[in-house]
Amino acid sequence: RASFQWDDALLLEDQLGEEERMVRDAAQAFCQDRLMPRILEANRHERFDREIMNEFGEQGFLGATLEGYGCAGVGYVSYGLIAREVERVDSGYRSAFSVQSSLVMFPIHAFGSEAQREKFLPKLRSGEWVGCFGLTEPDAGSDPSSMRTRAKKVDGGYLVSGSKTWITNSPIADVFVVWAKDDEGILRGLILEKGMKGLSAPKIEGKMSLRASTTGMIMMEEVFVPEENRLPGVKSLAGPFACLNRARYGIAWGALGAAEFCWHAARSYTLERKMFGRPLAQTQLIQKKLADMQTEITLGLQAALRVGRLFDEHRAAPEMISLIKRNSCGKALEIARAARDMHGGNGIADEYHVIRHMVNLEAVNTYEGTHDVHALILGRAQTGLNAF
Ligand code: TGC
Ligand code: FAD
Repeated sequence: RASFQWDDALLLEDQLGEEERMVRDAAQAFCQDRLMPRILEANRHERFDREIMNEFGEQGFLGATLEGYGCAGVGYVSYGLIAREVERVDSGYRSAFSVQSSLVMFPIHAFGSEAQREKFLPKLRSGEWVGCFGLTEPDAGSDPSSMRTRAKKVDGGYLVSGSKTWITNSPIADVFVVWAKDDEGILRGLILEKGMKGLSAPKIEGKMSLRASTTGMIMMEEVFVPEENRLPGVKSLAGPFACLNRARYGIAWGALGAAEFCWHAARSYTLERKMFGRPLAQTQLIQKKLADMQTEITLGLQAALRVGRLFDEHRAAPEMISLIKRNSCGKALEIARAARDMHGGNGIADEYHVIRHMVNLEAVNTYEGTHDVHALILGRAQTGLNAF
């Protein structure tokens, strides 16, 4: 009889290369030693410790898939493994990692000029600078093509006016990758810098989810952006969507990291906790829930691994990414809710961590395309009919 490993049922470990295992082990050690001890207080007091970005930089996490400019140049499976370890601690920390890597550094690397790459990437890679990505607007969320932010052509550059909302890291950002339409309705990607006249980034207060991540708006009143800060390689929504493909892929791994934390916590708790004279884990209902968690996480990780391999072969279609982003987020949210329930009253206390993951996953299921928007992307792909 072949042996069965309950926490790695389909032997994912065997499918990883040596470099991937090393990246994963280093990320796991860092996240458990340096992030886990901070998260309770950070979440309670709605605080993001800015120095985490510098620590991510020291670990080589930021822009890890990019070549050159001091970046690690690892494959997409390694990127996913980092996201999984970071989100095992908190989705908000994974947000900070994803935004900097996939939504700020990637577009500068892929669509920027050489001068832009040299100016911005080394400092973003080290965490000396924090970046943010402004696509969503108060009246343009799931439908970014209806954005109102305008980049009016003037001598030497653009005057940018409009507002972006729900922007991860905007209040602490040094670099703002903002998407706006020009006079002809062509989509432009612009790099705004902290201190530019007319630019402000107020914090959104009172979040009940991702409290250890800072979220804000980007307000722009005729901000002059020089031509040299326009990303020359972008002229349609395909630009920002290329960034979203990478961040959504990372979320597919990350959400399962949060789910794994909840599953393991529920297993340990129900093994320890006795009710009606026996461990809760010795009841059929609890074992069914644990089996469901194990099954969904195992299958979800296999799917994420498959898309990661295809990413490295340049064969990952956007619809594949929608499929795994949607599946991982939806399943992780169900798992976190079940784990919360299995902890009984204790599950309500933040020191057991499961309720924090549960409420975080509500935001993760919403941002980067909601669960239903990804269903519509998949529906369009199989029917040829656009139901948006
Ligand atoms: P559609 O007509 O489908 O496409 C417009 C252009 O974009 C191209 N395209 C893609 N290219 C690459 N990858 C993809 N995934 C792409 N999807 C579309 C498409 O080929 C076309 O190109 P071109 O050159 O012909 O113009 O556009 P649509 O307006 O019908 O879009 C519909 C829809 C719903 C799919 C899309 O708008 C969508 O995905 N909405 C969701 C919005 C979203 O995800 N926002 C995310 C904001 S950022 C964020 O949430 C960060 S949270 C980060 C954190 O804290 O971790
Ligand atoms: P809406 O588009 O108004 O959707 C509301 C509901 O309607 C959803 O259930 C949706 O699924 C549903 N719906 C929408 N259209 C349809 C349809 N055609 N048919 C059926 N149902 C539909 N954005 C950025 O640009 N950068 C960031 O860094 C960023 N960070 C974020 C951080 C947090 C914590 C949060 C919560 C959001 C962040 N976002 C960011 C914004 C995020 O991407 C949007 O919230 C998301 O895309 C959904 O847009 P919306 O909130 O406007 O919801």
